[in-house]
Amino acid sequence: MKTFEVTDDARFEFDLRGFLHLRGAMEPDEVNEYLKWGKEAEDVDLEALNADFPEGMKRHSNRPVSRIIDVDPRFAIFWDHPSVVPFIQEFLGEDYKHIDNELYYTYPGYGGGGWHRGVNVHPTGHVVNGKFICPMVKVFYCITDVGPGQGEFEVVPGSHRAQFVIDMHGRIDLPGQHIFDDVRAGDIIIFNEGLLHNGRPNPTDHTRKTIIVNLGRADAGVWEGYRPREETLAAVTPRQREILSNTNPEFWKQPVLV
Ligand SMILES: O=C(O)CCC(=O)C(=O)O
Repeated sequence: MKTFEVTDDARFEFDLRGFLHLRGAMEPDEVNEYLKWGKEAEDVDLEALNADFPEGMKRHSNRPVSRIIDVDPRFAIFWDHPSVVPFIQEFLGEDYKHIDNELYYTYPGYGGGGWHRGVNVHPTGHVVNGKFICPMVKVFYCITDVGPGQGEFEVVPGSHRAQFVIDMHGRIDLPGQHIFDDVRAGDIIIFNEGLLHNGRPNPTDHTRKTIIVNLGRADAGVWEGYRPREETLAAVTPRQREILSNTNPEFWKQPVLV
């Protein structure tokens, strides 16, 4: 398993652009294992899974499964994967917490999402006195290749400190955007949720598969319906339990202005 260090270069890049693209961060055997877990989870009974929060059927994407951690606790590896831990601790602090999680497929025919961000912009892009103070950071574990036109993920680098508002309604393309169209299965993307981001339409017959883990600082709450079940917490390692046992109030309280 490849390990990464938080170098001065990485710090500089994450501050400036708001994301890092860790290439080849997962080995092919590892990715194949995760693809298998995904396949096994695809047919879960979503109504039964969401019996404790039926609204999840409408409000969560379930493409194919939101709150994947409650379907298969093996996915807990993604909360403290050795390739990402140094970065997450640098950006969120050592006591980072779980916010939400998805097994996320961008199927053929997907029409594209809408530009959004999970937290507000910050005048310095969430750096104060030389330290990151990001409230929310997302990790995308990419388990399929993604080439041009295949429903790519996209961000606007630097938009975590944007000072002007533009009309984003109905737009697939924004000025200054970065399209992740050279992704290989095994890559990991880490981004500041203050960045504008979106999923592009997928007119191909290729499904983009991502495992998404959303993390916050020690005071972060879970998104609605994402508090893990007791059985899930019992099945994971003590460290994963610590991250997943988020006792802060539900909902991300900060209103997000886009
Ligand atoms: O990967 C994508 O298509 C978009 C995912 C997204 O917008 C999100 O996780 O907030």
